[in-house]
Amino acid sequence: MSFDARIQNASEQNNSRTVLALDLEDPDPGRLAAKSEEVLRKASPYICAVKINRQLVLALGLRHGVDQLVGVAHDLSLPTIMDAKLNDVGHTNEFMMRAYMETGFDAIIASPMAGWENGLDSVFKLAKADGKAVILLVYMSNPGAAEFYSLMIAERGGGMKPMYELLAEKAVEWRAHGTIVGATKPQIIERVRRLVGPNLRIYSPGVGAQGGDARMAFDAGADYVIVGRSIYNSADPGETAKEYRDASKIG
Ligand code: O7M
Repeated sequence: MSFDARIQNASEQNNSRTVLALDLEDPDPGRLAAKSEEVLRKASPYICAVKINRQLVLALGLRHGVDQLVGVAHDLSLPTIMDAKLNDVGHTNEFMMRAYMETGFDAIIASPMAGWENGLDSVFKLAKADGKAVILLVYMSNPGAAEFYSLMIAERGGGMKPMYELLAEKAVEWRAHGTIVGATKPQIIERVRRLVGPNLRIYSPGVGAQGGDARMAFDAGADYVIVGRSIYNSADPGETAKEYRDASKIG
């Protein structure tokens, strides 16, 4: 089943548009794996996908580590997103993409800054052949994001536009599944929604701990919010995930 179908199914089944960011920390790998699995299981009825970062890959490894969490997510009918922020030349991107796909991930996050030719072309090709999704960074949630994503660039035919608008256009041109736009910038979510049209998905991180508001992100046009610390650091991750779910109910 494609990532698109998987996330839609999970979203409908759990009536949720929350992606859980599983970024827990613990110096002991065994405890880290157990804690991550516990949070995932508790939040699972209230989320539509799980996103795993490189910090977990560094601590646990892909084999006999992160792959087991991916398996647990799949057993719970949840799709998995690898937040690799791929940003290298073609052959190493391809190597990393293959490794993440073999681990069972359904979607990958990449940075469009690598460009297409001998950059992200290999990633999109592999993804397309196997029903995987590519999600591109378009505007990050941290304050420093403005330094580059808002940088005004000259257009070929004259005129100027901010960098993130070009990145949103690239997401459409390259047929990405979706984009990342920080929840801390609802007006930019609105602008990106206008640029990418109704079909490209907008994932919005930065909710809660970073000051973004889920409702504002949805109202501005986001399809999904990505939430980490507010859920896994709460006293009751299941209950907190449920509160996010209820705040973003589809119908
Ligand atoms: O809810 P938090 O702040 O604890 O975590 C947010 C998650 O979203 C965390 O996993 C970050 O890596 C991720 N994220 C951002 O916080 N901001 C961004 O601009 C982009 C991402 C992200 O998911 O990039 C793909």
